[in-house]
Amino acid sequence: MIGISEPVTGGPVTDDLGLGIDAWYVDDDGTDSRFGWGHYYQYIPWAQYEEVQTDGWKLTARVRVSEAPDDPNGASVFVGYVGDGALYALSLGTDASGNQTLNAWEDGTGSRTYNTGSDGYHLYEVFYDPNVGSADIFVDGTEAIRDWAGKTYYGDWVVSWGSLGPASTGRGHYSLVEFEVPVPEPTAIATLTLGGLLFLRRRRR
Ligand SMILES: [Ca+2]
Repeated sequence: MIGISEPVTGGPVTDDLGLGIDAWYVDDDGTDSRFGWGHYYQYIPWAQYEEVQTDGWKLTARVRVSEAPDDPNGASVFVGYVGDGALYALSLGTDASGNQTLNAWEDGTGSRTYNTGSDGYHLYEVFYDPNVGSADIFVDGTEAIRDWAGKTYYGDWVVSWGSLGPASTGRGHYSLVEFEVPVPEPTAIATLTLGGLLFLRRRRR
């Protein structure tokens, strides 16, 4: 985890709400405008830069907002991706009734919003299409936001989750965060076959 000041913590959650779901929490109680945030991240390998640009990508996350952020747009409960000059940030929060909300950051409007209509865990899937240069966001299998181009941002190519919000607070439970780069099928089959052959040869020795 990076960022980090004392009031931002992370750790395991077991059998959340008795649902049988295990998760990892990030609790942002920090309000320092410079240091009150912290998130986990994974760099995209250099070798995959071209694949990401030409084949597209999919970001998947299953998240529960467990302590209402003071600012639903503040990214204290956050999942996102940075690549090719853009930040694709999902800022999760709640409305006045506790229903989980999504703010998808973008240039111009600042963000586009979607209300899931309930609390608890929700599944977010972002599909980026390199042919049109934008993504569609599905929430629990329903198209929520389309033609989303994210926010202009030049930085390291990373997938990250946790808190991106220095001044704002909130707590999220993350049961899944996944980033996939579609690979043409013939390549995948060839790799599998090769792996199988190598395994067999080793066993004969
Ligand atoms: Ca904070």
